[in-house]
Amino acid sequence: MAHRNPAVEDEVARFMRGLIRRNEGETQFHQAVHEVVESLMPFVLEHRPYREARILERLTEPDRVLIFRVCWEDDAHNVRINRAWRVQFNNCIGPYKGGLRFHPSVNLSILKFLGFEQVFKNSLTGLPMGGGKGGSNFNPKGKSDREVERFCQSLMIELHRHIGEDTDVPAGDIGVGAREISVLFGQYLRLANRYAGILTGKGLNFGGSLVRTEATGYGCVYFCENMLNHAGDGIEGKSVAISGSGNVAIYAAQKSITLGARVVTLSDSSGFIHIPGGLDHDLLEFIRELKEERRGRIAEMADRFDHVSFHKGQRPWGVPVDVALPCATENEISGEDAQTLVNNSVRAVCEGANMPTDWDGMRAFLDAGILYGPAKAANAGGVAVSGLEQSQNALRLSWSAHEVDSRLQTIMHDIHETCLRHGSENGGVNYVKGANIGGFLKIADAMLAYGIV
Ligand code: NDP
Ligand code: 2IT
Repeated sequence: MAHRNPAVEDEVARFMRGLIRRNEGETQFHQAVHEVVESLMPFVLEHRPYREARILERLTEPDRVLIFRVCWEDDAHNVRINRAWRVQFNNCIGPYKGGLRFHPSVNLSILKFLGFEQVFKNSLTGLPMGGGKGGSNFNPKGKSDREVERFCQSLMIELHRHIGEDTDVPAGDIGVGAREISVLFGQYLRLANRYAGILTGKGLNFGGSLVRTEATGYGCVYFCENMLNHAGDGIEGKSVAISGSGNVAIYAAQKSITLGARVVTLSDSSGFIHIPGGLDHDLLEFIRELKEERRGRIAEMADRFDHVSFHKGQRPWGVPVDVALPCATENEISGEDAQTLVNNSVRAVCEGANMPTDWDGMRAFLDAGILYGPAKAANAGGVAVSGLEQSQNALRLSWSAHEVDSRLQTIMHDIHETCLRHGSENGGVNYVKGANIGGFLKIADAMLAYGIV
């Protein structure tokens, strides 16, 4: 990663000073851009057309940001007010595409980092999708189904003006799953009086795609298997630590178990559970039902099962494992956590969540030379199957689970190949560099072709 070329380092520092000045206080956005610019700067300096057209400067400025008020009434008839955003980051290779996140921590910086990452991720899939992201500081935890419904309906009253199957197609992310997508879609139908695939992750009987629910977790494990295979190894028999217990974590665990790995941890925002003998499919189904349907806490697992221990307020990275799959949220692996994983001889880290590894953590993984699959490559399976859902909607037909899953496997394999093509160095693979350059090229060439826009 560290190129140790003073001219390049100066350019990166100069670029970041300008970006920080223009986007004051947006620390997550700064972090996401810094990682990309570190990879791209040597390449851009060598390729004059990109430099002269100031592609990096243009790529780091969103096309537009929508900010709006969402008013709704809670069950006790209090008027509640939240803020919502849609960051339409870049549509030069396709309609804006990216999830909606509902979490109290949501702010412009987080959505700009997610939207920026999405631009590269979507390009890597090879499908015609631009990048965007949205969401709200609404906290679904502790809200009744009716309150969530009223909030979603109110949000869609404004959002429906800005989305469309050829304009911008949102989907789920943290706090936005099948329940929220269904209500948002139902409200769009009422407002627009037209059926169109304007959201993905829809229910199977109203335009959703088979395997979309599983796609991010499955895709992450497929990518991990690709990295291990390339290194002459495989996931079978490996011990795996997973963080999170939401959509991505559950299906990463399911696919890991199916491929013969031993999944020894899962977590939520209160702590992690340790299952030294490994999860089986029945226990995993119990956890899915606990988190997704009963909206409970993972701590309950230790009360109910003797072989499960709960570690309050801790993250799972101290458990010695062969493979780590962070699938909860950003910056959940610090430099210290990463060093612990490396000291415990972790073989591969593959990111199901977006930017789960902080700057020091990323450096620790790259310096140690372990197999490190960054989010924009490793978790692209979710948006890839969203893209396949859009295709099925446009064709007005549905593909079988086998058809979608095999397309997903091919896409993850192709992303891995792209990373090899652009990231091979010193006898190894720098997947961060490979993903950043591989994602960049298609967008940069489109922007060059369009002129100064
Ligand atoms: P869910 O809402 O289904 O699950 C989120 C999980 O992460 C929960 O276990 C939650 O715990 C935990 N979590 C959330 N915030 C924090 C926090 N601040 N600290 C610790 N734990 C936290 O979301 P998803 O599974 O959909 O998303 C997980 C990650 O994957 C995110 O980074 C998302 O951006 C990314 N991603 C999602 C895709 C998708 O298709 N859904 C596609 C690609 C990436 P608790 O229950 O306590 O809140
Ligand atoms: O981060 C992501 O890629 C997602 N939340 C999925 C986006 C999508 O449009 O399916």
